[in-house]
Amino acid sequence: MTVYEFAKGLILEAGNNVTKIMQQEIEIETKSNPNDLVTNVDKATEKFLFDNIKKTYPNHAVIGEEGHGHDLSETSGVVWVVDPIDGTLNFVHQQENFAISIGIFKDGEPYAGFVYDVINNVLYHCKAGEGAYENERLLPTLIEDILEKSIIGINPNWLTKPKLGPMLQPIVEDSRSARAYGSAALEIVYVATGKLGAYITPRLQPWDFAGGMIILNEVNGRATNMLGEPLSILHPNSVVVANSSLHENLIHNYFDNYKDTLIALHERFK
Ligand code: 2AM
Ligand code: CA
Repeated sequence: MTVYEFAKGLILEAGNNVTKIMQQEIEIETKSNPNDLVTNVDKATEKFLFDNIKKTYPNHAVIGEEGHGHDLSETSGVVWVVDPIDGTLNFVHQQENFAISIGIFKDGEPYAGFVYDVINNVLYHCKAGEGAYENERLLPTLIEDILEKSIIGINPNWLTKPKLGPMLQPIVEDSRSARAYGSAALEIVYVATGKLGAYITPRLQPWDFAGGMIILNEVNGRATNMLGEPLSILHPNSVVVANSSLHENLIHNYFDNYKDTLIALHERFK
């Protein structure tokens, strides 16, 4: 069995467990602030993924939101970047619009990506170089489109920030319209399927974008930070995800004017 096949089986099993535990009580705790939530399901799912990966592949490294591998400082060998529940607020408040996300890298290069929309039983997946799939359907290469004809994904909370608001408001204004789904992993795969023209956010953790980013690569989408630099799986990043012409437009015509603000923002991520 390849690592890709193993991971595909594992994420489906993890999703199955999530739907089972959800039938019982969801226990909620706060983390860094009252809106930063974690549940027993996040923790149990990360433990399930971590234990099974390590049992099968003791030499693989795992970075997970709920505590694993946060001290990893380099990406040699095989590294799994795991978010047991991406969209925890949605999970708690809506019991939908959340996903399990896994990105696997070999010596820093994308190897396989998975985003599992558990409630709708849709698995977005790819082995790098072999095309991306929505369940069994091969996703076509992205169609280029302009901002004026695109729906973009962006969380409105960012528009209220004094430094970032003025940078982001013109993008929302110039787009056809904006949506906020509350799960970065799902929003990135919505770009990969063409539901969204772009997804933009000033701060994401590697586990939020790793799986989706690898899937997006397969359909010729682009994912970088707002300075146009590659995304690192070792620290937080700003994230711009889009088809390549829209991506270039966003970087050059919207973000370039805020370079100093963005450099200061990224300094804090290191
Ligand atoms: P999570 O649910 O796994 O925490 C919500 O807009 C998206 O941003 C979700 O994917 C969420 O992931 C992520 N997110 C929430 N708070 C964040 C933070 N402080 N830094 C980075 N990403 C965050
Ligand atoms: Ca999470």
